[in-house]
Amino acid sequence: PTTVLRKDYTVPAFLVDTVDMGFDLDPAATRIATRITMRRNPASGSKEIVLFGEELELVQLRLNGKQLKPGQYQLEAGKLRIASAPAKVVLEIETLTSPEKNTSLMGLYVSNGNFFTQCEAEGFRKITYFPDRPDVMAKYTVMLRADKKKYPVLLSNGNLIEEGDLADGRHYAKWEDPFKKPSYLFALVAGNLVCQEQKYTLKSGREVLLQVWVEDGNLDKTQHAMDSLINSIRWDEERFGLELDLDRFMIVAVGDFNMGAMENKGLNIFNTKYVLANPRIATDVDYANIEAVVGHEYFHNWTGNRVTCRDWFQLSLKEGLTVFRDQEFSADMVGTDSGRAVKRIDDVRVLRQAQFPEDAGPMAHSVRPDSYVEINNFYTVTIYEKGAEVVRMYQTLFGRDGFRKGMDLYFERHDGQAVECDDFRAAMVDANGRDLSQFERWYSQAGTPRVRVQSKYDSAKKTYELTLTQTCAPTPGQAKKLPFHIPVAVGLLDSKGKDMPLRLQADGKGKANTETTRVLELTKAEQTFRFVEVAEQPVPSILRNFSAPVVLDVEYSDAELAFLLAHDSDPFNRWEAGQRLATRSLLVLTAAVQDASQAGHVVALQDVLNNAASNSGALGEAFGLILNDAALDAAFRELALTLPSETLLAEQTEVIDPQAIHTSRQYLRGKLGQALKDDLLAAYHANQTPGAYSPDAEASGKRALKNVALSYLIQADDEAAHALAQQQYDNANNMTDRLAALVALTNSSAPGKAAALEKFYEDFAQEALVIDKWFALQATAYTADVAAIRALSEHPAFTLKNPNRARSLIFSFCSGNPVNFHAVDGSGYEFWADQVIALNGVNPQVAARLARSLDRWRKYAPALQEKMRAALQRVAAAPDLSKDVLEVIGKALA
Ligand code: BAL
Ligand code: ZN
Repeated sequence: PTTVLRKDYTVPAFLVDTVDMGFDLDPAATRIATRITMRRNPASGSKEIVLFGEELELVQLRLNGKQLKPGQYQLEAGKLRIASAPAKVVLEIETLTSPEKNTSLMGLYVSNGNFFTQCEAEGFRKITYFPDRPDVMAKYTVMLRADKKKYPVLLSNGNLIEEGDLADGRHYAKWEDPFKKPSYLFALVAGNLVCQEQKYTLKSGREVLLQVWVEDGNLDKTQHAMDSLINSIRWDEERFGLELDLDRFMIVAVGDFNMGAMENKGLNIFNTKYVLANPRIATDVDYANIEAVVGHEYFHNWTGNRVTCRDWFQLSLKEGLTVFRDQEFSADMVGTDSGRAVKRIDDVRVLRQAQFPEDAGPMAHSVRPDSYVEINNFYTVTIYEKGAEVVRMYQTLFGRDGFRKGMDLYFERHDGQAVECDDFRAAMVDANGRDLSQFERWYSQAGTPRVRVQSKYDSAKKTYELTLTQTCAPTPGQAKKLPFHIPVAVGLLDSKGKDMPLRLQADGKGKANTETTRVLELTKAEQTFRFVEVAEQPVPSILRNFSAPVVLDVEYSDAELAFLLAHDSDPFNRWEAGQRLATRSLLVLTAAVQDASQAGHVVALQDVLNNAASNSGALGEAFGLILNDAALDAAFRELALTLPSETLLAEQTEVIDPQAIHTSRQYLRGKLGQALKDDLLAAYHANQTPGAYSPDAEASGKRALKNVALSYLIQADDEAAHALAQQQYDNANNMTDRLAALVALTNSSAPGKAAALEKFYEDFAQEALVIDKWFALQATAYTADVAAIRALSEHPAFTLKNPNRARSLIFSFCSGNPVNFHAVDGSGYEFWADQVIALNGVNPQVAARLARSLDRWRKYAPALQEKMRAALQRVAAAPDLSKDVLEVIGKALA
C-alpha cells in the first residue's frame, strides 16, 4: 500500500460550492444521485478533477449535462479522474451501494435494521465519487426517500425543509445544512427511532430544538445525555463565548459503531455506550464518560466543524483541542478544586497507560504526523490525549485569560476555513505576544521527553538550585531530538509541609513574591533555576498538576515521598508521591520474583516476597493515613489507594515479565488488605450511598472508595469477604455497586460466583451494553485463561461484527489481562492472531486496533518475543490483509 506524505500536500484543483444528494434507501441496493457544482481553484494550476470512490457501482456520470463515457474519465485504484475539465463544472453522479453488506461500518451501513453513516475520515467515498478531503467545503442539501413503515424517521444535517408522502408507501424528507462543511461531516440516519426532545433558549435568547434519538424501548435512558448536552451548550457559551449556530441539534444512538461518537454537523451519531444510561444499566464511569463524550462532540461544532483541518495530518488540530475542551468541561462540571484534581489524575493515568507506550513503540508518531498508510490508524492516544496536553501547555504558559484570547483570535482569523496546527499555534502566540517557535517541536517530534531533576541547597546563601535536564529517546524515523519547550510547575515545601513563597534569582529585586507555584520554562538540554531567600532545605514538588507530558526522574527518599503524600498542596503531586512509593515497592518485589524464578525456586515464593517487601510497612502506613483522612474527597482517596496497573508497571521495567509483575502486585494488594483490614472495613461502611442513585461527584466518589476497599478485602479470599461481596451484589440498587461486587466475586473463589455470573446474564440479557460488561469482566479476571476466553467467544451472544462486543471480550483480554494474555506457552498470541485475521475480513478498522496489542513485543523476554514474532508473522502472511492491518503489523515487525 502507498504511504501518504504530509509534504506532498497540494491544494485542490477544484472547489465545490454545492452538493445536492438524493438517496433511495434500500438495504440491499441504495441508489444515490449526487449533483456537485464545482469551479477551478485559482490557487491551483491544475485542470484535472480528482474524485475518490470505493466499493461503489458507478451507474452514471454527467458533466455539464453530457454523459461521460469510459475513456472520457479514468477510473483506477479508488480514483476517478477527469482530465482538462472546464472552469465551471456541474457533475451529476449516480452510484449504487449495498448498505446491508457493509460490515466495515464506514460509509452507509445498516445496524439493527436502520441506516446510519460514518464518513470520517474517508467514508464519504463509499457513498459517492467526491473530492473527499477536508479542505473541500461545500453546502449540502439532502433528499431522503424510503419505505415509511420501516423507516419512519429520516434525518440528515442541518434543518428539515420539507417532508411528505410518496407512492408505494414511501415517504421523503429534505434537509438543508446552512453551513459549508467538508464531506467527512456528512451524515444521514433513517429508521424506526424515537426521541426525547426539548426546546432550549441560548444565552442570546434564540430558541433551539434538542433531540436525542434512540431505538424504541430506550427512552428511559436518554435523560443524562440530554442534561449533558444542555450543560455543554451552556459551558461553551460561558467559557469560550461560543454559541450553538444551528436551530436544531440531534444526537442519535447506534449499537454498531467503530468509534465512541461522531460530530457530524447538527446530527451527531453516537455509539450507544456513550448515550444510554440509567442507574440499572450504567456505572458512575459510564455516566462520566457520557457527559465527556456528549461534550466532546458538541464542542467539535466550533473546534472541528466551523474551523476544520486542512488535511488529515492536522487531525490533532481539532482532536487535541476538543479533548482539552472536554476535559476542562468535565472538571468545571464538578466545580471543586479537588474534583478538578481527580479529573486531572484520571486523564494523566490514561495518558501514561496508553500514550506513553505508544510513544515508545513501533507506531510512535508526532502529534502532527508526517506520513500514514491508513488514516484510520491515526485516531490515536497521541493525536487525542497527547494533543490535548500540548493544548493544555498553552494555558499553563499563558493562563486561562491568555488562552481565551488565543482562542478568540483563532476563530476571528479562521472561521469557515480548513487550517493547520501551525495556525492554532500562531493565534495563541500572536494573541499573547510571545515567541514560541521552539514549541513547534511538540507537534513535529514524537517520543516522551524525560526530565531529570537535581537539586542543591546552600544553607549559608539561602539559595536552592534546581537543575533540569531533558532527553528524548529516538523514535522510528527520528533518531535525534531537539530540546522541547517544557513548562515545569514547581513548588517548595518547608519542613512543616507548607508551601514556601518562591523568588527566583532571575526575578531581580523588587516586589515581594507570594506565589507558591512557579512555572519554570525548560527550553535547553540542561538549565539551572536558582531560588533565593529559601529559609530552609525544602522538599521540591515538581511538575505540579502534570504541567507537561513528560517522564520526571527525581530521586526522592521514601520519607520524602511519604511527606509529599501527606502534605503537598498540589493534589496531583500528592497522588503522584503515593504512586511513586508504591511503584518502588512493586518493582523491588518484581525483581525478587524474577531472581527467584531464575534460581529455580529454591526458596518458597512467599518467603521471597516477604523478604522483598521490607518497605511495604511504610507504604501501608502512608496509605492508611490517606484512607482515614476524612478531609480528603473520597474520589481522591480511591485514586491514591489504587496501585499502578500491571501495564504501567510493565513499562517501567527493562524486560517485561507479566507473571512476575502480576504476582508482585497481587501480593502487595494482599499485604495492604491485611494491614489495613479494619480501616478498609470502616471505610466500606462509612461510604455507603443509601437512597436514590445519583451520579454526582460526591456520591460516585464514595462508591469508588467503598468498592476499592472491597477489592482489597476480597484479596483475603475468605468467607467474610465473600459474604460482603455477595451481599453487595444482592442488595445493589445501581450498576456501579452491582458490577463491583460481581468483579470481586469473579476474582475470588467465592462459592456463589458462578451463580452470580449466570444471574447477571439472565437479568440483563436484553441490555447489550450490560452484556458487554459481562464479557469484559470475565475477560479481565485473573483466573481467565486462553481456553476460557475461547469458550466465551463461542457463546451465542458473542459476535465479532459488533465492535463493542468484540472489544468487550477480545480487546479486554488482549490488553486488559496481561498475565493471562502473555501465557508462557504463547496460546494468548495464537488466539490474538486468529481474532485479528477474522476481524480483518469483517471490519479492518477494528482489526487494526486489535493488531496493536503486540506493539511492545520487543520489550519482553526472548522466549515470549519469539512467540509474539511468530504470531505477528502469521498475521502478516494471511491473505487479503487490509491496509489498516498491514500498516500496524508491518511497523511492528520492521
Ligand atoms: N472525530 C471522530 C470522533 C471524535 O473524535 O469525536
Ligand atoms: Zn473528537
